[in-house]
Amino acid sequence: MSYDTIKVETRGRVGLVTFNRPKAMNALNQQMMREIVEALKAFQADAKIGAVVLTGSEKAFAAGADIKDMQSMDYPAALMVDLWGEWEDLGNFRKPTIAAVAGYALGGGCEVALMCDIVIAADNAKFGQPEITLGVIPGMGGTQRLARSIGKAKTMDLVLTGRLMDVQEAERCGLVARIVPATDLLEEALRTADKIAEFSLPAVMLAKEAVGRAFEVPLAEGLRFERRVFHSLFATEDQSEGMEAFVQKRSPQFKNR
Ligand code: CO8
Repeated sequence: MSYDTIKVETRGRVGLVTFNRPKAMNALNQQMMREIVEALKAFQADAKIGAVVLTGSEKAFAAGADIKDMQSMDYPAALMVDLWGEWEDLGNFRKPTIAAVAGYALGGGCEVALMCDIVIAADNAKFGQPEITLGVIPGMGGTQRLARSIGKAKTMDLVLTGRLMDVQEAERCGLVARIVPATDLLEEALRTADKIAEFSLPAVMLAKEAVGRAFEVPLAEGLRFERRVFHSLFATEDQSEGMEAFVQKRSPQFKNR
């Protein structure tokens, strides 16, 4: 499969998607959205892939949705194409995703990072939701996922002022899991994805789904879901193997990975 706006590779059991519109700071146009979704679907279907890393360039993870693409759009057109709705396929992707963010992650770029499971950021990363400066609001989770992720106070501050936050602030408020030197970013993200891909894939996918539930349902419902999923994993060979390996003081050899 060949793509114009992204590069797609596999590194062992890890899928790597690199945004590749350098002249536009990796602004996310509709073609790019579709190519990313297509690449993810292929990784979802590939049993040899256990986790996916999404990354950009040293300057920009992605500087938002492509403003030039949207500039002449009117309301019926945005409504009819359900503008940016296909990004939900990233939110619904079932294998773990890591956003490796260097430089700008603004608007849709910040929202794409938010749709990933772990954000690892370079020391030059900057995050923000500047849509208000364009006369619009975030359109793919900036008011919803960001509020659930970093709380109302910071989200209101970012969304209403359009200001950018540096990586230290992003880590303090819980958007970023780890900060690394820019030169180590991809290696750290791939190492982390590789570690996840070594585990039992059913357990990993269900762990991701269970954490996701915490953002969608009341606590009692989420706890019940977690407990039922926990019980269900006792039906897998990998549970027997994982626990037997612990008792026998050896490394587990998971079959479903
Ligand atoms: N769209 C289109 N082109 C862009 C974008 C963008 N978002 N960002 C940068 N570019 C282009 C510039 O137009 C410029 O192109 P050209 O050389 O042809 O003029 C090139 O990239 C380089 O940009 P700059 O010269 O501006 O570079 P600077 O280093 O001076 O500034 C910034 C970098 C700060 C990133 C600046 O480019 C900027 O502010 N960009 C716009 C940021 C923004 O407002 N983003 C929000 C966009 S709206 C949005 O994301 C809505 C989300 C909806 C859901 C999306 C789902 C994923």
